[in-house]
Amino acid sequence: MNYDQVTTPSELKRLNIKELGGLCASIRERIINVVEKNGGHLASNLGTVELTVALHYVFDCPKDKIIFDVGHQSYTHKILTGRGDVFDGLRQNGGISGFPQPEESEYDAFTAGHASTSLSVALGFAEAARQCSADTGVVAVIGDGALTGGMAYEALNAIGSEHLPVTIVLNDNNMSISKNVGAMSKYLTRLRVSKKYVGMKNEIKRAVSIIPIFGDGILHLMDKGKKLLKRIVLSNKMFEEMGISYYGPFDGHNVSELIEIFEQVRKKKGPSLVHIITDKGHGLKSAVIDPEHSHGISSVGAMVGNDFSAILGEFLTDAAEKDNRVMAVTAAMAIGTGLEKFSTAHPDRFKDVGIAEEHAVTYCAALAAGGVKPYFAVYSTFLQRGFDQIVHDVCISKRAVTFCVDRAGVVGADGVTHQGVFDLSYLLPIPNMTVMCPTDGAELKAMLEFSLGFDAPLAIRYPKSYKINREHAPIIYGKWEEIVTDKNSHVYVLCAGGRALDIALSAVEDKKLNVINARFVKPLDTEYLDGINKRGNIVITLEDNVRAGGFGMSVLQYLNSKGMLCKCVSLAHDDKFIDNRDVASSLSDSGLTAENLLNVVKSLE
Ligand SMILES: Cc1ncc(C[n+]2csc(CCOP(=O)(O)OP(=O)(O)O)c2C)c(N)n1
Repeated sequence: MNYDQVTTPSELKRLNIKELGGLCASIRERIINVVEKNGGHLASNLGTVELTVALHYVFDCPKDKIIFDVGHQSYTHKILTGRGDVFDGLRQNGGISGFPQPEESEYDAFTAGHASTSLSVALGFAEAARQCSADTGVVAVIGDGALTGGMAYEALNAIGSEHLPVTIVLNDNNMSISKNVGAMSKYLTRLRVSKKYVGMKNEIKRAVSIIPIFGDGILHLMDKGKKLLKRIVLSNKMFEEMGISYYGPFDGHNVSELIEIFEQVRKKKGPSLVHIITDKGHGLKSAVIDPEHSHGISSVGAMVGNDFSAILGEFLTDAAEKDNRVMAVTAAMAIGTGLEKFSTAHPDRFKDVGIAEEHAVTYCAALAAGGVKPYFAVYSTFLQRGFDQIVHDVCISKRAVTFCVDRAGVVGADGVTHQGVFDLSYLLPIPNMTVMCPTDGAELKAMLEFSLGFDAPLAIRYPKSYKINREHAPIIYGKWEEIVTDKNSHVYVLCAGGRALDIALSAVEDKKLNVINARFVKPLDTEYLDGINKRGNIVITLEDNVRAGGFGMSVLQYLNSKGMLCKCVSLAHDDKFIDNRDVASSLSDSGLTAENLLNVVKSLE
């Protein structure tokens, strides 16, 4: 059975159980072929093929809602819901997204990209169905990694008390991107490896296979046997005591068993949690052996630049040798943020807190209060989660936390949920916060050096990569750096970060300009601005951030407060979400190109 013979879930339901094995193999092959070419989430998707086939076999989408947490594991779902033929366009300009998007298909119940939202979404759908008297089945698929996020616990707390028919499928592969962390992870491991429990489950399964069962089959027996099971497996109580029926653990690659379980769970009136065990990367040896580095892979021929994250990792690893105050913190992104080496060199000074950005920020604030020098390395988009904690726990009390804000600016194929274009806007208004943008690796290193002696909240924001290293003037608090000066030019291009500087420097090839590295976005170099605020001057600000609340607005606001004599225009992203397309076209769609810069200057002259 080939994936292209199933274009809707109703076609899937016409297959017999035996045919599903072949279908899974064909889907798996399709995923491997496309992801190896386009890049994307490989191992997570290979681990959820049987699960997704079983869910679509039992539930009736789009009437029923399957909500994928993070959504990075939704490729099989896309293939089964009419997108098998366009799957080649995964993550490409104009192609389908790597995450669920209701605008893309009615089968995608809810937008996702950030972790730990699925349980709140599921409860919302279930309550809406109750309010509207609709017959809507609701399933949330959440990984053990996503179950480290605080939102998931807020939702579990509510789900357990509301008695609505929500099915939670806990896809447990013992991995987040890296090895999963935390007490819940340990608890799941106890459930997984409890031999007595597994033995008992096998007993029950044997009984099921020899005794003809009517009605609820395995689950019925499990319910009946639960008292006994509970005595044996004391730890198996947490979900039950919260009011959520727990079933499992089951083999997440056994499609017929999964179908049987889901058919029974679907009839339940209250909330249930079905715990399944999967192998991340299932079916591809290299991915099973190294699921960490096969979690997300780059496309063939992806632009390779010099990674800022590697500079951060090297710097902090060395700094921690010399300065025993230095600690590095990540929220489940050790590899992406460059901290892998640090984690092995200084295991005692490294903390992976799980997908828990809010916790990470407040934790760092208290580390700083207690005499540690914490560096929280985090993607711009995920730091959005920690806004209140930055205000309340870090900035009010001026805690010396350094935020290494990676993947700032547009991110390319991960698309709309992952764009790092808001951080300047949410960081700049917070009192006591200093914000810096390095233009290359050498400058990031200098900024990090500066940060060691800086005793206040600091954010250093940078995209994934930079082109080349330059010679730089020393870092002086609140001072900018002149990169190109031309006495005959009355145009000043103020650049926040490397991408902005690259644009300005390519424009300089065609026109005389003054190019300034606005390495401190907060505080602004007001002395410099006062110097260029003259009639006849043109000031252009460039940044890879949304315009509202960004660097340009901040410059405009300052000049305005002084009585603006120069002309000033801000080039930045417009007030719209940016979908999955490569970095260069995302920038050019927003007019962040040398050509547009020159046109704007021309229109002002
Ligand atoms: C708020 C947030 N922080 C970080 C991430 C990055 N991220 C994407 S998937 C993932 C791991 C998810 O692990 P799990 O839920 O167990 O799914 P698996 O890939 O193992 O199937 C992480 C940390 C994210 N998507 N959202």
